[in-house]
Amino acid sequence: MTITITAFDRSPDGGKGLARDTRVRWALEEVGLPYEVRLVPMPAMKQAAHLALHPFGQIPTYEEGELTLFETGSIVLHIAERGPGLFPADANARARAITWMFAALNSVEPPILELVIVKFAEGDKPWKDERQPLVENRVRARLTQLADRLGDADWLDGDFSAGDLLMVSVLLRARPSGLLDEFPSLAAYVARGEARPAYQRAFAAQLAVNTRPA
Ligand code: GTB
Repeated sequence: MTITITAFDRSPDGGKGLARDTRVRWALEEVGLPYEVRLVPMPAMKQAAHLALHPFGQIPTYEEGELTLFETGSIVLHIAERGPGLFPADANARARAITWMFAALNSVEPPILELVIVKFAEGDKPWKDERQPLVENRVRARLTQLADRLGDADWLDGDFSAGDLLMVSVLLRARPSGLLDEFPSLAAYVARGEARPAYQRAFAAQLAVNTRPA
């Protein structure tokens, strides 16, 4: 059954891998599932055909036969269940990997997204200069806790898992702010994720899309 995901026709990041199709591509590469990509221009994301796949008019989506999924957490979980490499065999270890997936999306990504919002969406607001350091300190607090837990381990809980895949993906969004580099162990953790051949293939694929001639 063909797997088709959607991605930005042109990502606003120009191919730095920060749009969320990269994490789905990465998961598919880790488990070795081939996939196709349908590129969606911005206006089409809010039209009926795409809204039927994604109620919020966003990318990525995932189609496989009669199954349609949205939300990267759900998509990566589904992929991790489809092939080897992203979930451990032991049931308790698998439950912990899922816990790290939720932690990435529910506890680490939200403060990092606030950082992006205050810098870009609220960059012209009168409160921006007051709000930015507050938001930055919230990110620092969460990254301090994460670094404490990671310690000098390579991955969050034993072998690389879907929890690490999402955590690395989320942390990548903190890098442009410089905050990730304040935490050398987390920066090294992200670099380990980026060095994985599956990540390299996913990154190269999205880069090719976003640097193709107009
Ligand atoms: N919770 C959802 C999920 O995890 O799947 C969030 C999906 C989402 O935010 N999708 C974004 C989108 O479709 C693209 S990834 N936005 C268009 C819209 O909402 O109208 C977010 C993103 C966008 C741009 C960059 N960038 O340029 O660096 C990075 C990430």
